[in-house]
Amino acid sequence: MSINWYPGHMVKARREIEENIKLVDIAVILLDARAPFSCRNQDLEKIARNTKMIFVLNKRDLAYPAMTRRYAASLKKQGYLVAAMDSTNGKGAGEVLELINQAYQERAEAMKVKGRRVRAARVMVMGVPNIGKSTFLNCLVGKKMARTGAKPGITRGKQWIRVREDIEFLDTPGLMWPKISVEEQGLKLALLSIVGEKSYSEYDVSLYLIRLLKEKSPQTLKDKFKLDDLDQADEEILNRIARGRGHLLKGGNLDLDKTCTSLIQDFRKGNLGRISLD
Ligand SMILES: Nc1nc2c(ncn2[C@@H]2O[C@H](COP(=O)(O)OP(=O)(O)OP(=O)(O)O)[C@@H](O)[C@H]2O)c(=O)[nH]1
Ligand SMILES: [Mg+2]
Repeated sequence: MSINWYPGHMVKARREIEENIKLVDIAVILLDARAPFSCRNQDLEKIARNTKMIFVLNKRDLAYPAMTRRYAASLKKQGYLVAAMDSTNGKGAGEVLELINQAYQERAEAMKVKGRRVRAARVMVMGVPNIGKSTFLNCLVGKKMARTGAKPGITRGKQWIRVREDIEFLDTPGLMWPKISVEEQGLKLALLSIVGEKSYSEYDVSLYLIRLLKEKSPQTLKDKFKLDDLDQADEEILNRIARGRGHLLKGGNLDLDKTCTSLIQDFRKGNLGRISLD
């Protein structure tokens, strides 16, 4: 399954991001802490190549902490500034602000040397859709300034937000690349609701989720769905979950669409516990 998802508004968004990058000092690129490598958008990183970059592993509350540390260490080793954050409660925000100050220092010094007043750092927040950019900003500002939502494609136009005296942020719409050709990466991005729901099959994504849980979190799979063993094909496990949840159609057949939708929602809401995918 390869995924093609590049809705019309992204063409415009890409152009705007490309224009606005010239106005900012720093690009904060949000990645999902559960799959930071799968949601790196090379296209965005190319746009930001001449700007100081900071990676924020967001939604760290949904990932295994040890894996998040490992992913962060690996990105640091590649020379990036990296922090992890939970934008729903602000854990990790201090470290992010520190990195922003660190990244801005050189420019601020240069302004001082020239006898100029140091203006607020301008930061663009970027990333794929639904990664939490607007939530991240609202969290730093301490009030709801940017619109958020559980579906990709919430932010459309550009939005400047002053967080404190010394930092100004620009929220941007989530940007994907046109075609995801690596199948597993597509399944991860679908599961994390980064690509639109029309671009994938919930059945395929559910089977992938079952495979993941079997491998990484078998006890959760057993406990949540009251399964005593997992020695069956993923398809059969899905059938058993449907039966267990009483998802039946009128004639008595299993309503697998309903089961798949609820299983994926459970994952997205964090009801299946922490998990790391990369
Ligand atoms: N658990 C958890 N959920 C988060 C976190 N950050 C954001 N979310 C949720 O992720 C979803 C998407 O958040 P948004 O802030 O709208 O994402 P966005 O990147 O601005 O999305 P677009 O504007 O569509 O590109 C919302 O349901 C948020 O509540 C986090 O750190 N932890
Ligand atoms: Mg947004």
